[in-house]
Amino acid sequence: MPIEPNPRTIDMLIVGAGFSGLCMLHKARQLGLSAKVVEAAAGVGGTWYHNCYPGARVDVESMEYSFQFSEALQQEWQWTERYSPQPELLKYANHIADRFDMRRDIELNSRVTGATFDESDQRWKIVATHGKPAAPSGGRPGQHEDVLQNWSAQFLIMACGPLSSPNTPSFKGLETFEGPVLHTARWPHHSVDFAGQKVGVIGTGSSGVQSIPLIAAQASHLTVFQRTATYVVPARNAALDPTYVAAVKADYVGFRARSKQMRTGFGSDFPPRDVSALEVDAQERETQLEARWKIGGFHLLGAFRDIMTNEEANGYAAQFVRDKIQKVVKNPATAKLLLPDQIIGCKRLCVGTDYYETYNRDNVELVDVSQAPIEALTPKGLMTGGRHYAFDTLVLATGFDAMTGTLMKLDLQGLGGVSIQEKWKAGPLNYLGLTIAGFPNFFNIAGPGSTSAFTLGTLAIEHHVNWIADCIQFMKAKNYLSAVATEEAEQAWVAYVDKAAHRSLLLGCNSWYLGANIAGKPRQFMPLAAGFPSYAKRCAEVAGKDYEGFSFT
Ligand code: NA7
Repeated sequence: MPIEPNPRTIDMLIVGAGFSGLCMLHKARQLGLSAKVVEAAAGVGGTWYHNCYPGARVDVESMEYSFQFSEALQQEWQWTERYSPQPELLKYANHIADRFDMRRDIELNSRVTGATFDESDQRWKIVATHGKPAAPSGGRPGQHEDVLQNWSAQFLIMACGPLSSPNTPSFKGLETFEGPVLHTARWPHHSVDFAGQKVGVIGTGSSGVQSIPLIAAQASHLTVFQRTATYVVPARNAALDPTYVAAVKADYVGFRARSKQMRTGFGSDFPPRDVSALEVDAQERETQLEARWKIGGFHLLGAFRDIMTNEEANGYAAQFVRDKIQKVVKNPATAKLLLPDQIIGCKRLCVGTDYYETYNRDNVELVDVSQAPIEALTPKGLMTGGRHYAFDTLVLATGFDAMTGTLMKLDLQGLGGVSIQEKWKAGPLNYLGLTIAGFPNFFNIAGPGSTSAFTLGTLAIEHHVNWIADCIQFMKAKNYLSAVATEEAEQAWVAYVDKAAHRSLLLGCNSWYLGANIAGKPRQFMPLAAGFPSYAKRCAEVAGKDYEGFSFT
């Protein structure tokens, strides 16, 4: 592969042009740093670039799920629906890139493959493979000539997103299937027409829940292969009410400030009730859960303060949803298969539209693969439980190697040549969810150890970006070349994350939070379940104590 003659020398290299990467670039420029974003895809948007499957949309209200770093931006941008669909979110990412003139600092079609911290000059040496479109005379259309790029940067920012490595289970015979295999997290950018097709979908997490009703409406037949029944709450999506939008925009700053006080960083319109589900009688429980069900979305879990901490309280909410499923689904055998039995909210709650109703369609069949797993894919379909199911197209809604998958694929080496694979072999060690001991000047946005997976995504990103920026400013003021977390600080942080998980009911199922969806992945509860306000307070305390837990060169 040809190598670019000269290394490109900058202050900060940002990996990924999703929401995190764009936000970090904006901040880096404000600090006067020379920064570049390197992005493997052909466009900006990250999650919202790749997850363009039918029905993809954010599961948090649009008026919350947006950046607040520019009052002008949040005033001028118009969301159209309560929960924005993927095309609108992608448009928003592109709007940010254009509005803040970011594209000149974004290198698309360029995949970072490795980075090594060079102790001699305290800088990261980063390698990327840039796929340049082939010259018109040579090569087939779409073919790329790869060029190796070398970068030298003082700061390395991982803005790859916690859900960016798609999980494709190693199904026997997958390569023999003759039809298209589409992963929801790598959906083609051209339109996919299921009309007249038999489709098989594996997976009933958020991506399956969002896509299944739309695929069912198009396909001649849909077979859904379900390993774990999912709790789905109604989104109650609708066009945004202009009066509500105007009210939020009249005091966006106040709206944001109120949401920041919530554990999740959103939902101040319907704050969680400070009442235990055990303190009230059955009728009152039903009334409160019903009121939250009517609001839609995650708000159901806020009906009582102990739904995520007390098994009995959780059981009431779980039974409430099971009753709803049984009322909707007409075929009793199908309804039975759809009834989840685990802790509600332990796997991320799915927010959907017409999900259970879809199983009342004549062209939809549900197959349980929990007892008899998928044996093999065949040229024409799939074998499970000794039966063959035929379909023309296979959709994998099988999720992600979450939070660590993308970093673990890199040739990333910190002090003493220690690799990320070695460092994280027993689980993702980290400090503040933002950095790793032994990896100086290295920051991971929305990584393991932060509350990001439980927090409004855009708020988590802005919090991390601002914290990193403050740390860099501190370093500049003190003339420090590098900052690295100490192992003691890291150990204490990981213990704190673990303790927070043990105080909740989140360890009671096989979730991606725990790494339990990936065969062979170490079981470590990765996100911090302490709530955004207390996390932000801890991060601020560390900064206030001159970055306690870091050592500087
Ligand atoms: P999820 O939530 O991880 O869901 C993946 C689904 O795929 C889930 O139902 C899995 O069943 C199923 N799956 C995975 N591997 C297999 C195999 N081998 N056989 C059968 N079924 C399998 O991913 P999503 O993309 O839906 O959502 C990820 C996040 O994106 C979501 O939480 C939101 O934050 C947005 P399982 O439950 O593991 O039994």
